[in-house]
Amino acid sequence: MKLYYAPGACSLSPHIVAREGKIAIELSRVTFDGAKRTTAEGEDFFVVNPKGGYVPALRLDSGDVLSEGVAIIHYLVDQSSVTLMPEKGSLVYYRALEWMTYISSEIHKGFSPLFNPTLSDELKGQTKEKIMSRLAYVESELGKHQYLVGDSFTAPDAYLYTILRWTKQFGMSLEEYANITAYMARVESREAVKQALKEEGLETFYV
Ligand SMILES: N[C@@H](CCC(=O)N[C@@H](CS)C(=O)NCC(=O)O)C(=O)O
Repeated sequence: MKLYYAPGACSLSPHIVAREGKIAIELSRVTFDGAKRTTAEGEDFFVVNPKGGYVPALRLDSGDVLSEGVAIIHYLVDQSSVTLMPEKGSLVYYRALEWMTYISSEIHKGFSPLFNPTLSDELKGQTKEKIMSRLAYVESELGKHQYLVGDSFTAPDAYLYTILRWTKQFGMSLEEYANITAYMARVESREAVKQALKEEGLETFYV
C-alpha cells in the first residue's frame, strides 16, 4: 500500500494510524507547486486523486485508490491486528465516529480559510476565534480521560493531534487549554507518532 502525503498535512493522521497499527505502507510525497501537484514518482497527482488533487490518498495493492482521510483511516484500522477503535457496535465506538466527524467537519475544515494566503487579517482573526471556541469543548472532554474516548489511544486521536499541530503554524496559543496541551504531549510521546513525524521530516513540538 502507498500513502500519498504532504508533510504535516492532514495525511499525517492515516500515516500515524498505519504506524500505530504496524501496517507496512510505502510513502509517496506529493509536491504542491502552484497549480501543479506531482507525486514522488513523477505522476500527476490530479490523476491519482481526481476529486481535487488533495492528500491523503491511499493506493491499495490492487491498484485501487481510496481518498478521504476518514475512510482511509477506517480502512487501515480494519487491516490492523492492533486495536485502534473501540469494539464495533458499542456506544463508545459511535463516540469515536462522532469524534472523527466532528474533527473532520468542524475542526479540520475550520482551519481551511487560514491556508489561503490572501485572507484578510479580519477574517483570519474570526477564523481563529471560531476554532478556539470549538476547542473549549475538546478541552472539557479531555479533562475526563487521557485520550478522546477513554484511556487508550484510538484512531480519532491521530486525527485530532494532526490537526491541532496547525495551531503552532498559525501562531495560535493553546496555553489556556491545559488538558489539550498535556494531551498533545501524550500523543506526541508515542513511538509510532514520533516515527511518523520523523519520516515526514517534522519537528516534535510538545515533548
Ligand atoms: N475531504 C478531504 C480533504 C483533505 C484536505 O483538506 N487535504 C488538504 C491537506 S490537509 C489538501 O491537500 N489541500 C490542498 C487543496 O485542497 O488544494 C479529506 O477529508 O481527506
